[in-house]
Amino acid sequence: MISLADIQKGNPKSLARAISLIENSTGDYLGFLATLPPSSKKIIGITGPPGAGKSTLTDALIGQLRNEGKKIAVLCVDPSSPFSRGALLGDRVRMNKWYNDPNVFIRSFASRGSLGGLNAKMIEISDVLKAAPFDYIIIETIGVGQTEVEIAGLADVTIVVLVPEAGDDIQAIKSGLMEIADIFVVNKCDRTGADQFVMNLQQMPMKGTNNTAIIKTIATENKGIEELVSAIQEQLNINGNKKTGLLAERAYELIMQQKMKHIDMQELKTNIDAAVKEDGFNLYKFIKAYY
Ligand SMILES: Nc1nc2c(ncn2[C@@H]2O[C@H](COP(=O)(O)OP(=O)(O)OP(=O)(O)O)[C@@H](O)[C@H]2O)c(=O)[nH]1
Ligand SMILES: [Mg+2]
Repeated sequence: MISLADIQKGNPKSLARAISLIENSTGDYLGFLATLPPSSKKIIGITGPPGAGKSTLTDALIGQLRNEGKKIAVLCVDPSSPFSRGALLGDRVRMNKWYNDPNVFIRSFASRGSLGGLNAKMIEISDVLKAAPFDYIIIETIGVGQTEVEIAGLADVTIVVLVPEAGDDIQAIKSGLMEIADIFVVNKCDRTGADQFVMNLQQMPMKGTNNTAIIKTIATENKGIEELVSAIQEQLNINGNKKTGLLAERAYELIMQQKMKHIDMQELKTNIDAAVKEDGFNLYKFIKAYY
């Protein structure tokens, strides 16, 4: 059994074990989750296109927050596609320097599928982290497919990292990003065209509240990081408890996971294979009979 008290003390081994149980749906992980005390801790989501500098930025953020004596947990969600192996390794190397710092907890997860999508257990895992003594919980995901929308649902503050690409047409930025971003980080501002890019970004219609911040950074040189921390703090204050409406969505997702857990796709295919060989196959009858 996982000890909630150990997790509340910040024991990294207990935390890692709890996360493994949840990831693998083993043991009485649901019973454990039901013991978690209520928490008003906030989650910071960092998303954006591949290679925008999310990990470098996260690393710089950890550095800044450690200077302020804060404790930080970071969850990185990487697509399980073989193409991202290098990036995954990159994250590890980049963030390795925190390996011996007991105040920094970093875990990488595979995402749900090749199209991205948060790891199926990210809601539960982040809830466990909330019980541990971290001041900041950061989730980094590559903004592909569904991930952006999902991270915005989970995070209390969503940071979208963009890069001023030469000749990049700002209109090409997916309007979806405009809706989810609480903070835009324009990273790699050592590149030419950064100011123009920021000006164009400022012209874009943002999320309803109009509070969206735009921060320029050079993550590799630790530039703009203090400003980013201030902006995060400001957004955390503004956003307050705006996420309560999302609890129903989270509950829906969790219920769906529970209901579907006994459905095995392979078994389903085998059963269908057998069923279609019989006369008068009807998919709806089949579902009713088997599931
Ligand atoms: N010139 C410049 N390069 C940067 C900056 N920030 C990051 N980079 C570089 O950009 C590359 C990608 O950085 P990452 O931090 O791995 O980017 P990422 O968004 O985490 O990448 P994925 O997780 O693979 O999507 C690395 O080679 C970084 O060194 C910056 O501010 N300026
Ligand atoms: Mg990364």
